[in-house]
Amino acid sequence: MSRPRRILITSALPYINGIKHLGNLAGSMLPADVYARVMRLMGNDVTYICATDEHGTPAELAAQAAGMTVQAYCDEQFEIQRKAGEGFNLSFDWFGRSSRPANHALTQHFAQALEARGLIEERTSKQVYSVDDGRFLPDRYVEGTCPHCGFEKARGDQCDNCGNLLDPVDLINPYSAVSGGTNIEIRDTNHLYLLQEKSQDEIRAWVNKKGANWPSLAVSIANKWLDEGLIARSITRDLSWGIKVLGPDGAPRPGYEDKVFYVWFDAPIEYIAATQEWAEATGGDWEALWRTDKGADETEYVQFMGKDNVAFHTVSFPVTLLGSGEPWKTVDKLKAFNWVTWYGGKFSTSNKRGVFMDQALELLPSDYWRWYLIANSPEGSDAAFTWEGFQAAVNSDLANVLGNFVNRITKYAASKFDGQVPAAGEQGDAEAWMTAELAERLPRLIEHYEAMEFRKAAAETRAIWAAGNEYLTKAEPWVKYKNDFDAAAVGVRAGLNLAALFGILALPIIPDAGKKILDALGIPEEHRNLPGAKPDTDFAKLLDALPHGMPITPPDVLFQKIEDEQVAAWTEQFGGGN
Ligand code: B3M
Ligand code: ZN
Repeated sequence: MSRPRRILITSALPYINGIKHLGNLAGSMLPADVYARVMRLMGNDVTYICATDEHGTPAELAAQAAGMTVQAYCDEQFEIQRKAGEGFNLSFDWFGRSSRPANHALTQHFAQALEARGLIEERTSKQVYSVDDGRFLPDRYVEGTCPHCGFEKARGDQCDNCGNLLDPVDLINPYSAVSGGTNIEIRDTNHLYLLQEKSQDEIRAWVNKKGANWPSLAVSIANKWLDEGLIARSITRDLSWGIKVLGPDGAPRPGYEDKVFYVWFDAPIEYIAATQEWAEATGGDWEALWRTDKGADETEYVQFMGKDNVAFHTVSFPVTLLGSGEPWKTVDKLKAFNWVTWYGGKFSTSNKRGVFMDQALELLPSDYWRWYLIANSPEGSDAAFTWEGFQAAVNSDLANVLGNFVNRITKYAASKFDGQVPAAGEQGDAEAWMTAELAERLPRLIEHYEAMEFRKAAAETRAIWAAGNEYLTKAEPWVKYKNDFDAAAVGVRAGLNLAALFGILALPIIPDAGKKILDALGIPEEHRNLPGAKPDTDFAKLLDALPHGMPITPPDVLFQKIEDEQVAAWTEQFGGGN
């Protein structure tokens, strides 16, 4: 027997400034959760870590807009995001916060290790200073006219109109996002710079080696940055909310009393800090996951994220980890996603376009959304959310294909076979056909999951459920019952076994439905694992695995169909195609 694989999974940390929409969910946390569930079902040792990303100007500005202190705002938003994650059945082993002490300590540690190796240097640079506010205005604190396209409300870090990344000092007619003040000066200030160019060769070699296991989207993004040449990047900001810049003695670094680390410096470090918190709380071994001198060489580390986060994970964070000179674990497999669009356009709260996580759960249970978002995962390209597509996926895949199968066979067993797994009869042609389907499809399903191809995995799952319906049409136990009781018994027995298998196959994507099916069939926890991974799987046995005579009950209705009236009402409420 092979040893269970030890797998560390992280999904990009949702930013704290407000609850995430379905597109954000589909591009990181949801697929990571599905992957974590599959890997657990296959008997692996999985740790899935996530957290809120709480520093930076958006948090400060959102708190200000809400009239709250940043701490109180983050406390409130963390709770909202934690609850939404729970509502969507995201099976985090730990959901942390980048503002907690563990991340503060570890971020100091990395900054000092990098400085000791000559990778951090203090430099003087020009920054936007607001005389009215008496402070520097980093990133989004300053707005003005975009030097590229002339858009008048460009933010200091990026223009939302043309997408160009900006330096605040390049804005034309700058004004303060805090006070609107236009009394702006460009002043000199000191910041710490991470000398990424010194790591260029090391990162290139690392990408060449590790990138073999990444999808082409991720490799090409990393190579684009490397081809342009890595440059020094400032890792501190003139802000008060964040991780303070300390000296080796633990006292504030002189000249940095009003500065903190840049959010993108400390956020990825939180992957490790959150794992430390998980270990502290559960007795887990964080070092086996993160320290290659403590066994992490044998850990598979898998990251999930949207494509805009790839450069930070394939270049910047590796500079921090490798640059420290310490034996830190780096990512092995990386899955990057395109965008989920709202009918081809952007999700937007202000324009009433799109559904946010909390709103979605008020409309329908999480399984419905999970299924649609995974079956339409934005993998090869962007994927459009449409109410019509959502309705079709739920009504056809979930209600007609899966729901109908489980309902038909369990009700029939309850009414004609005393609610028990029948014992009589031998498998025949129809069972041989179904066995061949499983022998072909189950290994393929597992391959898709291993390759993190979620659309294909959902399609294969549906195809197996559909094959079950076709099997019942071939076996037709309800017809045979009249004059060939044994043949009817075989059909019902195989059907009930398939229902149990289909419940297991449902668990990764639609965990509530899977559990409902398995509970109704009385499948004990220790038998809820995914078959078909091993080359010697006996697929015929999958049709006759439940003990003969075992009592079963039909589950309650698994899925309600979505009616046209609901689609019309939701289109009205949340926007639609026009
Ligand atoms: N918070 C995602 C974003 O807001 C960002 C991810 C951090 S992962 C370390 O775009
Ligand atoms: Zn622009």
